[in-house]
Amino acid sequence: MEKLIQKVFKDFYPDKPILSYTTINSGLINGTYKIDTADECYVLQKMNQVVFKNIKALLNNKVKTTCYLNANGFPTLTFIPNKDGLFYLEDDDAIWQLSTYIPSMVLDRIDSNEIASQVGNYLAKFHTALLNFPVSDLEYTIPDFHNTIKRFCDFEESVKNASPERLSEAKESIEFLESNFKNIEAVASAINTGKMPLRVVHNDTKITNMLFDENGNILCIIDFDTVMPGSILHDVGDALRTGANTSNEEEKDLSKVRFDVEIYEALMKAYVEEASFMSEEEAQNIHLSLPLILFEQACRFLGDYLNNDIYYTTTYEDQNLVRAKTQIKIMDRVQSYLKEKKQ
Ligand code: GN1
Ligand code: MG
Repeated sequence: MEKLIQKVFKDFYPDKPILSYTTINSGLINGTYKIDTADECYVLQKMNQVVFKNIKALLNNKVKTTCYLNANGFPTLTFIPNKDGLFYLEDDDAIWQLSTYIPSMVLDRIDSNEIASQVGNYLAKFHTALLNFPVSDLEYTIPDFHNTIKRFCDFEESVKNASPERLSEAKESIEFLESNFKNIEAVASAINTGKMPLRVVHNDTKITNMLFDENGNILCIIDFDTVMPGSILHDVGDALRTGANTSNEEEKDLSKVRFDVEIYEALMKAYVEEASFMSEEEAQNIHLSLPLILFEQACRFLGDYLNNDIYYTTTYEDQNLVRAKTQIKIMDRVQSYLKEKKQ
């Protein structure tokens, strides 16, 4: 691997020797490496071409949006062109991309109301910064990425084709998703039918995609792989999905997976206060963003489990089932909470 990394990096910086490199294991899709040189550090990524079929359009989306944000003084990543002026390197069957490295910390979850408010406020500012970026300049690199209804239909297909062993292991979770679809169908369909505006959104705003300084101040959001036209509900929902879980999506001990109401309220309040651009429809539905994305993510994890783990990287047998159960547990709590709050 070392030789390959050296070779790829040389294409971007022919005269900069690599001092060392480390693998960054936080993402579930791409191969990511931190590269140290004498004067700078970089992030080198080997893009997953099974997941990202239209990789060049995806790289275009990333470069266009980050250049736009940088030009408008909104802190973000900077992608580096190679010696031919391209923002990627094609090597055999792999595609690589290089960006600046931002010294920072990553949080597994949000552990204070201050950070929750900061995240909500930041997300609204991020959306505001992209309000004037033309949505039509971006391609749908993963069609139906956050089409929750389609995700549910795909999940139902997986149920039909699953092995009897996995079906039996997943029985309770399948029943939960099938009986709760009705609760998110209306909001999912309002997004699909254009009742809420299409905006430039990040689409993967999990808390581990946000970088913080040592004092807990947010520096920027990373991982622009899925920046596409979409709904703000998905971004708000994904920040809450990961931020308002007292543990995380990998937790095997479900007693540790709890819905943190205070974090939820602080993040949501800060977002709503700052997001003055929201349409009436968005403002009326924003409280459904969390159950919506939890439902979708549970369909994706459980569907992958039933498909014998073909999408998400797994390191042990039931990992996708564990992931699905964490989403379902939080969704159950959130629904009860939202119901109580209404009464
Ligand atoms: C994937 O690769 P990563 O970890 O950034 C996935 C997201 C999921 C997330 C769950 C392209 O993101 O949609 O929410 O895992 N990205 C893709 O952890 O499918
Ligand atoms: Mg991602």
